[in-house]
Amino acid sequence: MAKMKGCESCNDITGASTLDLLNQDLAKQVRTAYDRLEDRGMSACLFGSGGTCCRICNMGPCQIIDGVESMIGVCGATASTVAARNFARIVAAGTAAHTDHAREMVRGFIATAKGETPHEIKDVDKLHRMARLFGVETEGRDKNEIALELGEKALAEFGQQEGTLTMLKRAPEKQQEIWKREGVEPRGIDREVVEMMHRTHMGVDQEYKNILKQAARTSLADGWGASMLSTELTDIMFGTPVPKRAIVDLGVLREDMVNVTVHGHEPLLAESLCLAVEDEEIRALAKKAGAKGVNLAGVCCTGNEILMRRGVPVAGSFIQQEMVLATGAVEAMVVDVQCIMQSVAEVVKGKHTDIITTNYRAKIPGAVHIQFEEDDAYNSAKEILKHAIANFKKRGEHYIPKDKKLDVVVGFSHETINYMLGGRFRASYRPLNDNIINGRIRGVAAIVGCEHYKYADDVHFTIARELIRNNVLVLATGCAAQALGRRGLLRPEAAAEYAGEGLAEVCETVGMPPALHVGSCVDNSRLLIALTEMVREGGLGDDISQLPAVGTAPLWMSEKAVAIGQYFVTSGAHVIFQNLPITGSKDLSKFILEGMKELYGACWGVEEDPVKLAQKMIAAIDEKREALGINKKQERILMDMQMRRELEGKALPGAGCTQGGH
Ligand code: SF4
Ligand code: MSK
Repeated sequence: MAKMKGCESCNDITGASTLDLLNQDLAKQVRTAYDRLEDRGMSACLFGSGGTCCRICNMGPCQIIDGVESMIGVCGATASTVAARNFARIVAAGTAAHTDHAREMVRGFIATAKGETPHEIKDVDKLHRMARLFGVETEGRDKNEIALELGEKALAEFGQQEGTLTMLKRAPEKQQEIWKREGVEPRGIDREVVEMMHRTHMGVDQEYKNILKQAARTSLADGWGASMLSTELTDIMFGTPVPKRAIVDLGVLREDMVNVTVHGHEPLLAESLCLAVEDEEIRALAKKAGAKGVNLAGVCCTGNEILMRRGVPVAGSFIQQEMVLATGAVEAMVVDVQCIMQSVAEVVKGKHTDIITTNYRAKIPGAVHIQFEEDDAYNSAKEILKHAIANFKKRGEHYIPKDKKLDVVVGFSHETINYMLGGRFRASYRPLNDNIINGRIRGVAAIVGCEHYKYADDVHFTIARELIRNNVLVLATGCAAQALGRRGLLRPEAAAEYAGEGLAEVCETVGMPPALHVGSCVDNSRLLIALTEMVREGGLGDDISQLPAVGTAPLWMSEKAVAIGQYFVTSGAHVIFQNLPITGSKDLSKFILEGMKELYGACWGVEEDPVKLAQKMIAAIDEKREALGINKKQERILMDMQMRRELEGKALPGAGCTQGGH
């Protein structure tokens, strides 16, 4: 029978909805990742988890033991070389995933500019800002003309061979100097991934620090290249997120509607589905099938994309994908790329649900394949929906956990944070910086990344609660953000319930939650820009490494999370994970956990216990506050009516609006 770690003993919301479902007969036969993990009955291989299993040539595989002469590779490779190569290949794979996603978004952007998709250029201000950055003339030109030239220049960044990526110029000047000094400025996005794979081929780069240098460069090609391009062009095309209310968790599925869940990462498909559900023909077909309409619900990061921009509800995160299907209430799960477990096809066996793959890159045995054609996006989306509607009448035994949905406020792009704290008419990070300097906000912490079946599922919540209690503002992305949403931390009311006095005061005045949902996993690039804006605003040092800011992806599962961690560290932000596959090499561990600081002003950290992890994040923030000379206990200032009115004038625009709710 399916189970979920951490839910038997706690009364949390995730546990409640999942336990409720698992107590139903129809879910009892469903086997989940938890079951498979238990059935495997063996602990992880020490060489694999320590990073010292090498299988990159056919003289191996070689398992290396650090410091044991007889246990180096057949080729003579040492533990540090092998562990560095493996770590670097994880960064390359994660970057490749973001890159291929980003390339599709740029191609979709170009097609939109040419009028070949049902979408349009929505955020013209951002279009102009990006155009200026890329040297595209805007004066007297039509938005589509500008977008086309911008899109083509953006596409060229992938295959560029010389020079440096355009968006590196957005970073603080000192950051750019550090990257230049260390020789890690990416030249072209694809080039860095290819070079990383080449250098980690048998018999090429065999000096761990040099391998890690290219891993740094590759990760920057992700954060300041692929991911940032994807986020910005997606915003221009589909709209930059603004705060909106929505709902999350299994209870967003509807009894009376055709439930279609969208799972994966690229929002081109999901946005097309959002348009197509409103189509007259689709509405009529749904009615004819006996449904009130089509209920779209997100899963994983596709879920985050349409949650942030449209307020479309999220049915589940990575860890819940099998549970969503176990309800028996989903007519189709539409998937594209990344983080889709092969088991989803197994879970729906014997049910009326179809898994519909839509991308030629990603097929699953047992799934139905309907290729999503971006130049015929609307009709592709309609075809997918028609397929789902045809399943509605076949819906058999099912169970949707009642009242198991939570309100959240989402949509905190870096621009929103600007306006939210800076006021409606003057976008600025000044008030955020001032509140950090005066101590109301101790610092900022990013909680990002995946979820993991090996650990209790309240890890994100535990870390966030500890941070918030200590006046640290939390910015969250990816499945971690959804996990915080399910635990109630993405509601403005959570400030009064969980936050320390200073943070609560700021949140309550502005009307924002103490944990801000900033987007999907590619949207971690928004955090880079937010950090850059904080530096630019002044008073907190002149590069990212001086800011009281820190990150974690505690339950990382995907290689993308390591690429993200690496680009944060290389950009000057300290990052702590629960574990990293580097323990098999003392030298590499020392370099990653300490030595990188000398080069980039930040390094990685590792801590398994979530409370201690949060405390280490707070300690890292305090260290920065100390260095900035702002770590003194601030005299508490009681706000008079005039001060309160001034702050209330800057109340969060739109936080009270209800969009996309049921
Ligand atoms: Fe073994 Fe060296 Fe081949 Fe790796 S590259 S499998 S360590 S022989
Ligand atoms: S989906 S990469 S499990 S965040 Fe982006 Fe979630 Fe991690 Fe996939």
